[in-house]
Amino acid sequence: MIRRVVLTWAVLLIVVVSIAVGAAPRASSPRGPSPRKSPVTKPAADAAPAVSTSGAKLVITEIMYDPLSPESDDQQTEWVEIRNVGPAAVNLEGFQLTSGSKQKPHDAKQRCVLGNVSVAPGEYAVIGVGAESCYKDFGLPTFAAYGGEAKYAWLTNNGDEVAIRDRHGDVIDEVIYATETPWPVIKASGSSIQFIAAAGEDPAAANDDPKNWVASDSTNSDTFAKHGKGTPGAGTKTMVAASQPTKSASAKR
Ligand SMILES: [Ca+2]
Ligand SMILES: [Ca+2]
Repeated sequence: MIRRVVLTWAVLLIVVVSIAVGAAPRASSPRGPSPRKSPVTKPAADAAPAVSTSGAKLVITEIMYDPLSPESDDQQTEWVEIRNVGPAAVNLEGFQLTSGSKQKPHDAKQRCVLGNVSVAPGEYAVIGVGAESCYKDFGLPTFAAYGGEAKYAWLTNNGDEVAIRDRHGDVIDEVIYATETPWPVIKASGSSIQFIAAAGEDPAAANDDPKNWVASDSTNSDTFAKHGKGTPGAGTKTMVAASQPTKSASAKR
C-alpha cells in the first residue's frame, strides 16, 4: 500500500515537472538570449552615416582604385577626385576623405583629414591616398592634398566605398563602387573610373548610379606612363558617357 502511494506521488511529480519545463519561456534556454536583458533594438551593423549639414556641395567625380603603379608598401598611389558643384568656394580644412570596408561600407575604416585648400566653384581637387613623394614619377599634376598612407591600399580592387566628409565626419558625398557590370570593368588596365552625369541630374545622387561612370581610356583621358589613365584635376576629355547615346550614334538609326 505504502509503495503504491509513493509510486503514485512519484508519477504525479514527474508529470508536474514535465509540464513546468514544457511551459517555460524560451528565454530560459541556455542557448537563448539572456532573460535579464531587456529587448534592445540593435543598431544596424553598418548604419548609414549622418548627412553633412555643412552646405558644401562636393561630389566625387573620379576614382583611381587600381593604378598600374604600386598601392602598398610605402608606395601608395591611389587617388580620388572631387568637384565643387556649388556656387561658393569650399575650404577643405578639417574635411575628410574616408574609405569603408566591403563588410561595413559606411564605416570610415581609413581617414585622411585635409588641410587648408580652397576649391572654387566648378573646380576639381584631387586627393592622393599616399604621400606626395609616391606620385612624383608619373607626370601627374600636383594634387590638392595627400593622405600620406604608408602601408595599406584604401580602395580595394574588387569594390569598395569612398566618401568626402565634413569636419564632423558627416558625409557630403559617398560612392560605393563595384568592379563588375553595370560598373565600368577595368580589369587591371590602370584606368580610373570617371563620373559623367547627364545634364540636369543632381550630381550627388547621380554618382550613386553606375550608368553614370565610365572607364578612362585613350579617347577620354590622359595616359600616365606606369601609372594609368585618367583626368585627375580635370573633366573628361569627351564629356560623353559610353553608356549614354551620343548624337552621332543616334543619327545612325
Ligand atoms: Ca586599390
Ligand atoms: Ca576627372
